[in-house]
Amino acid sequence: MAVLSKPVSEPKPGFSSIPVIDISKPESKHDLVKACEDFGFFKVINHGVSSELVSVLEHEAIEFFSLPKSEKTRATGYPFGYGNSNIGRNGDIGWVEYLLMNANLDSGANPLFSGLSKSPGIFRNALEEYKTSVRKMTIDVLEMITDGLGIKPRNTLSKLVSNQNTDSILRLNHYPPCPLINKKTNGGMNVIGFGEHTDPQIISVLRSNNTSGLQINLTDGSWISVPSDPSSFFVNVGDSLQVMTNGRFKSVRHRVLANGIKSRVSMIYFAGPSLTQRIAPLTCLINNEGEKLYDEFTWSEYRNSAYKSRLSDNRLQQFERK
Ligand code: GA4
Repeated sequence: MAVLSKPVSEPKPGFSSIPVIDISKPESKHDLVKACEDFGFFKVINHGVSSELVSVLEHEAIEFFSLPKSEKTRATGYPFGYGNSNIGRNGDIGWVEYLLMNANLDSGANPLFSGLSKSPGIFRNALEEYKTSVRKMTIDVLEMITDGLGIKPRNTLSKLVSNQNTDSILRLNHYPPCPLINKKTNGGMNVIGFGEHTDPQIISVLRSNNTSGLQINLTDGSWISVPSDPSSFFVNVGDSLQVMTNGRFKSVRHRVLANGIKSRVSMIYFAGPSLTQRIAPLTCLINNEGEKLYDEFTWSEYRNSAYKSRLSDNRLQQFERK
């Protein structure tokens, strides 16, 4: 089964390109803040994550996804495990298969892989190293953002995702080539790989192979395609950061379209806080009138309500202050 969507219109005039942030330069903090305000999305270069590590993990992911379906489905589980076509539990469907894993600091060895990979040890090690390395980059990005916003101390945001029991997730996605796309009868329709949504967490850090498909929604409602760049990472602001910045940063709506010829493989680290963490606008970002745009909630409350929603729902709406 596939979900179709209308052909995409070209980006509106005035759109230049996706912001590129060199996180090795402290002065990039200003562009970083602007990117979070204007798009809720940016590309990171000079990120410090080893390309060799990324290649090993990508190779292991491809090996896993090329196992027979009967083997992969042995790892089916909820909320973590293998999934195919169904996204979440509320009827969303996409042209995608995936592995969802706990990425907490203390998640330990993932039992999921024993016997499921040709080289479980290599897969497990690559996952552990990747999580550690991408978490470090995530912390660097959050500290640069804090600095750029003029907030002290520097770890105000990063401490939320760096303590022992953060609720972070690692997702490996595989979008196989979709034969429907090249059919003359299809009328130029697109096939949805992963339907439009915002991420509930603080920030998400994505890396993909050389197959494009990711699109972001601009504030004027138009969709723009993000050219793939396997040597860079793409970061998006999540709902929780939108709330903490009192709406100054935008949690970007994004989606993935399937490709007719090539398969797309992506790995995404969703940096979430601990379950008991209170999410509320930071006092220093509330304007002089003291106007808070959101009511406070805990990450556990938000996560529970998110998992009851459909992908495209506006999950923050119920927490907006009237
Ligand atoms: C979107 C971001 C992450 O991929 C994810 C997704 C989760 C899932 O795939 O199970 C959700 C989706 C995501 C938000 C709403 C709910 C839950 C699917 C869905 C319909 C792992 C997450 O944390 O939230």
